Amino acid sequence: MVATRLVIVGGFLGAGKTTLLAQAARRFIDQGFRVGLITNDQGSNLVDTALLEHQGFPVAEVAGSCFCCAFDDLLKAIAQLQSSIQPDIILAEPVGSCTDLLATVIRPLKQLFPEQFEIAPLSIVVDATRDVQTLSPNVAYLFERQIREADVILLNKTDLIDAAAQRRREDELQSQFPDSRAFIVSARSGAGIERWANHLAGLTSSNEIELDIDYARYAEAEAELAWLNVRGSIRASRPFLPRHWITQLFTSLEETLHPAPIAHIKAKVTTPVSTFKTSLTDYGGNVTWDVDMQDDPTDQLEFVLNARVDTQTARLQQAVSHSIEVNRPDPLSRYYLTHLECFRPLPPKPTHRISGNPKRAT
Ligand SMILES: Nc1nc2c(ncn2[C@@H]2O[C@H](COP(=O)(O)OP(=O)(O)OP(=O)(O)O)[C@@H](O)[C@H]2O)c(=O)[nH]1
Ligand SMILES: [Mg+2]
Repeated sequence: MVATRLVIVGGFLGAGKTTLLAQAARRFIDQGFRVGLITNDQGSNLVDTALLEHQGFPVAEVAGSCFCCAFDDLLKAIAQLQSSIQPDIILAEPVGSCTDLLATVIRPLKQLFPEQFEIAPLSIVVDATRDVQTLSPNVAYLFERQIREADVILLNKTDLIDAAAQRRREDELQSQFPDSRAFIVSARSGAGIERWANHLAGLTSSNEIELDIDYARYAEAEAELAWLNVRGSIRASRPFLPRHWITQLFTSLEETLHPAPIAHIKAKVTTPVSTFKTSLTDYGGNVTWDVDMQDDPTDQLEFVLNARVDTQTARLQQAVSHSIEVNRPDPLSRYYLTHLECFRPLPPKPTHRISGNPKRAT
């Protein structure tokens, strides 16, 4: 049996995991490999899955729980890709609030299926523009624990900072996490992705680090975040610009939610002629765009919106409902919501947890 190579890329919400995996997938496909992707989230109706499918990648989804707590669903997603496209490489993105992946995902896969998988060193994406000080102490703890177990740290979004800031952030990460290898990348431009892929080539995860993690605090951090997924459509009485509509919606969300820390608010918008993704990972109007660049007027669109914000669920739901209502493109337009869920993730209860070497505990 030829082992399937599994590349797991974790990191905090909005760090750029999906963007990076799409870049990597494209490169591996160009090199002649068959590539499948696995997305993961605490909810369903995921922007990431819809976006990657739109980009033409084979995608399987583990929805409703993280890989570690839905280990059997992860196996099913892998099997689904194996039976549909027989991938050489599977790129998997665990939910951005998940950590302890070595003990709960990588080691169990290695022990239970030693022949079936060749698991690459664990890569963790870090958003170079994320100010950890804006996160609550519990969420900042989760953020730090995610990086602590990394074999490889991918300092991402470095196209947004100058060379001196890149070096400073790289040095900080390298001195705080000396056992990890840091790479400066931009998932947006593709810079650094080749170097990272070349570094991983031929390496397997042999990290025996025993991550010192307080599960009660990890659960508190996850539970501080309110999660909302909504799917809907707009029918207007006259054409409107879809980018303007979503920009206004995000502006309204910022105004209504401020100052609750935003982890990631993202939307996939589909009109009869274009599809794009919009993201917001902080206050200040830094909305980012992916995929199609057109903004052709339309009188209808479909949208999926995922919001992860450090606030009460009722407040998040109210903010989203209010923003959709007040941002109708014209007074006669109508909107329809076909799915709406808002919740806090349950405490993590991994299916398996296999300890590593306590000598390397930190
Ligand atoms: N400028 C810039 N933007 C980036 C880069 N990588 C990702 N982004 C943007 O950051 C936003 C979040 O990226 P995603 O790839 O969705 O992040 P993620 O880690 O998958 O987010 P979750 O799945 O919600 O945890 C998107 O708007 C991306 O376009 C980068 O290297 N540079
Ligand atoms: Mg993602």
